Amino acid sequence: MINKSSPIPIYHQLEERIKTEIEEGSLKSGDLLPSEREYAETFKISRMTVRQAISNLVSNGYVYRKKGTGTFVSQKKFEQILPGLTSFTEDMKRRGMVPSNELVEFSILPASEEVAHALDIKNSESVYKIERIRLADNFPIALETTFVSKHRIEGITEEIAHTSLYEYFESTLNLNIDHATQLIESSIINSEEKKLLHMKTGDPVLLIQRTTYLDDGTPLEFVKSVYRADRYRFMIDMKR
Ligand code: 16G
Repeated sequence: MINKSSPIPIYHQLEERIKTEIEEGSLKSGDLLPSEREYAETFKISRMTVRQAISNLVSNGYVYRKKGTGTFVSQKKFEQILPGLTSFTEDMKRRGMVPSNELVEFSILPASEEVAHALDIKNSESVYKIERIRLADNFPIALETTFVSKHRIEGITEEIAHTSLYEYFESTLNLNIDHATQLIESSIINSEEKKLLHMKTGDPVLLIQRTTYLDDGTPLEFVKSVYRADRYRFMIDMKR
């Protein structure tokens, strides 16, 4: 219910109410939301207030507007539970989805200063650069650029890059992936990346940098990812 005497702004109460309906499933992805007028009449609040609540839900990716038709509930966000050190392939399979990759670039080139530093190798030592669009059920979720030292890891091919790198490291090379550090920050999609991820100028993304280490402490990969913020969220499990 909307409580007009509460110190919590009315638009925020409505926003939370709609969010709960989405999370609990009474509003499902693809459902048309009641119109601004209907919400305003049901809760005896102004249309401006309803508009503010809906705009916030749009910015947070819960709903989207379709010109001339109305506002619809978005697809559910994928949730990656941290600190499970999982691969994209594992994440998507666990959700019952089919992962796939489109290879944007596969090359061997001299490491930049940033990459050399992350992988703890000399500047301009050779690295694999693997840039992939990562899809779930054919829908693009992320653009991921992986750097691996050529000297340390032999044999990565375009064919392997089309599947799971972690599976290749673990099952074929018998390496023990141990831990990773990950940096997550929010940003806006840039003009080169927006086409690859089917996004529009100004859409929000999560930029993620992961350095993954083997059990002997050697850096295995340095990965820069751009995740669609409307489709992905991270949950951090914390223990004190
Ligand atoms: C995830 C990892 C990435 C890793 C990839 C391996 C994040 C933010 N990044 O996308 O570091 O290289 O999985 O996936 O989770 P693959 O085994 O399917 O190639």
